[in-house]
Amino acid sequence: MRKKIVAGNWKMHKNAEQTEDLLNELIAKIPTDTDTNVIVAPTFVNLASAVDHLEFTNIKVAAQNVHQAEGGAFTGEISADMLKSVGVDIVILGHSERRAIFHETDALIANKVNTALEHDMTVIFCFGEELKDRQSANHFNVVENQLKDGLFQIEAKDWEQVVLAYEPVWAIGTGETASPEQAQEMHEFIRETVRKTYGNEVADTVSILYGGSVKPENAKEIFSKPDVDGGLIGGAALKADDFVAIVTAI
Ligand code: G2H
Repeated sequence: MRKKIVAGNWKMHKNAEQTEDLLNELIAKIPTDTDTNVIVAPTFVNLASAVDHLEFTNIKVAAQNVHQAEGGAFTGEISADMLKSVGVDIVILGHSERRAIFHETDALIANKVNTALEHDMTVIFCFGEELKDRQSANHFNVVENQLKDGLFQIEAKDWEQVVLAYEPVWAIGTGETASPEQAQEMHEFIRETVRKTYGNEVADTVSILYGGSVKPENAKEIFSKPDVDGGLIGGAALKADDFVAIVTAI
């Protein structure tokens, strides 16, 4: 059985007070008996308070990034040990905004993945093609290379700590969503790519999330596809009612 997961990537939104308000709403509205794993990723400065706030709930907290080094003279950066020390053991890596705006390469992301796994963190590994790749029918190659270059250095045993998040860049924050069929086609390709290198057990147990303009209106149909195990939600994770509607759409 694969885990169903809905994760909210809050990006650079919500100050301390707004974070607390949104968490309170989520605590009140997310069903306590859901078998969906619910994760929220507030900004770094609000992680420790979010962990405290959510201590007795079924909502987990993730970071949006981590530095690859153990520590040192890296002004402005945060280490895996620091995250773990405030109770955060999930991290989003490889998000397209980190790749595009902060120039993170597959090789750098691979280093971050290794560091996070060494610290026994769960990695939500994001990847996905740009519009030009899809227009030139190169999207399967791009996705395969991102997986191989950023993630396939890990050992089979590490996959228990990995969640995949396919996020076509052309669908991120644009209102444009991949059709449920496009999502399924790529998710199936991803699962088969994992299968070729790591075998059936890994391929059949890894959760593959879809991300890119998921909303209450389209979540159910996307989540109904056999290889879609949940979603990584951006804009719609910032409003409690929308996020709860997506959580309950699985
Ligand atoms: C993709 C997604 C969350 P949005 O970045 O990771 O954001 O749902 O706003 O497209």
